[in-house]
Amino acid sequence: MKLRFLTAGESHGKALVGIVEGIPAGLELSIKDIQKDLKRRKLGYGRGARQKIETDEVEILTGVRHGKTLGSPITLLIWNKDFKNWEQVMSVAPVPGKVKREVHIPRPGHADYVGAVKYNHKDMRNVLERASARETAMRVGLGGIARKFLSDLGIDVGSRVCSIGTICDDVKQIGPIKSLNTKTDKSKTRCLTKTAEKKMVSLIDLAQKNGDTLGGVFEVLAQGVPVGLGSYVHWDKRLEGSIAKSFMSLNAVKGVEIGLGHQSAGLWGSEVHDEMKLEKSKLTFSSNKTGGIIGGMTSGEIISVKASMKPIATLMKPLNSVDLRNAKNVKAHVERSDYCAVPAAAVIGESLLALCLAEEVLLKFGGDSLEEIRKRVDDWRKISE
Ligand code: EPS
Repeated sequence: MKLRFLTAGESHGKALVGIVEGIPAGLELSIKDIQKDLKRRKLGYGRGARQKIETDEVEILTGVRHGKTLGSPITLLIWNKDFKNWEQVMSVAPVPGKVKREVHIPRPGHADYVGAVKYNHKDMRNVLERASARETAMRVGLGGIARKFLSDLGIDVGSRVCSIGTICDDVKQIGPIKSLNTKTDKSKTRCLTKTAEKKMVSLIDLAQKNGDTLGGVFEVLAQGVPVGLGSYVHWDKRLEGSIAKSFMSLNAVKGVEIGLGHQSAGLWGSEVHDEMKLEKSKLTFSSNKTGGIIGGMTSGEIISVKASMKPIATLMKPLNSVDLRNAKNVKAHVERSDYCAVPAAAVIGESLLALCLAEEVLLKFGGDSLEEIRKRVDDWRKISE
């Protein structure tokens, strides 16, 4: 492993902290590079009240000097503004008297119940505070560093929402990935067509009115990725595996597809595989149904990762559950939450893919400074493309 990172922090605790180790020296890095994705993560139609409280302003504590990375671990910090309303509940030291906002009724589909059994917690707040998707703010912070590294090597990452509930944004051509976010950032639901956006917004309104939630599918794409990242020689070097692991680790994600994905299972081989031909003595693919990865390795085509997100488990019109204090059948616990977080998940997905690809670039090209790596990548491009 060349790039390691850790995140820490509870949803309503003091702060979120992240450390990434393995980013080369000499990368120009400013707060702005990291802040812009954090701002984008907060957006999207269907988000809850928390996003109005938090500004997610990030601080760089270590690893950067005079605007350039040092090659040492980079530490990021995001204070939780909401903590001031949770000081008693989230106090590090024991508090006198009754602790407020304990949770004893698990939400179906949430980590609440199994987490409490596993860690022997009586108060399920001990579970939900860390199981919360608030943690993803820090993954996006760290992903911003990886994105800056990739972008200096000519690799662009972007995302779009493909569907929310039953509403699909059917688009044939996505265009260059460098400009994808300029389009999808303008949409309330991160999709490419106005018709789909309008229908998605109405459906999210309906979910909110019914006290319900909605999931969907998002796509993350990367362009300019050199040929041959990842490998076929051993199972844990196959790129589809590391991408799937990373995306499946995102809260509420239940499925990942690369390229045609599940659809390819029902088609003929002749319909699935990208044909090859020589064009001006350069080998080209006639299509990119493989999603930029063949046999565990990047093909040089656009990488396409789709992930399915289930509807968030906190329902304002709660489902049936059990009060674990007295074993009574009751309605589930209700906690402030989002109605639909698929647009935000797409932004988080960009960070996840950026972190995966940064790791693969480092594995293939090695090097301690950006200059060294850039030269190796350029040389490789000359012989491989
Ligand atoms: C989130 C912060 C959380 C939730 C959401 C994501 O804040 P709060 O719990 O204070 O509303 O809005 O988390 C969940 C949906 C969840 O199930 O945990 C964020 O910053 O993304």
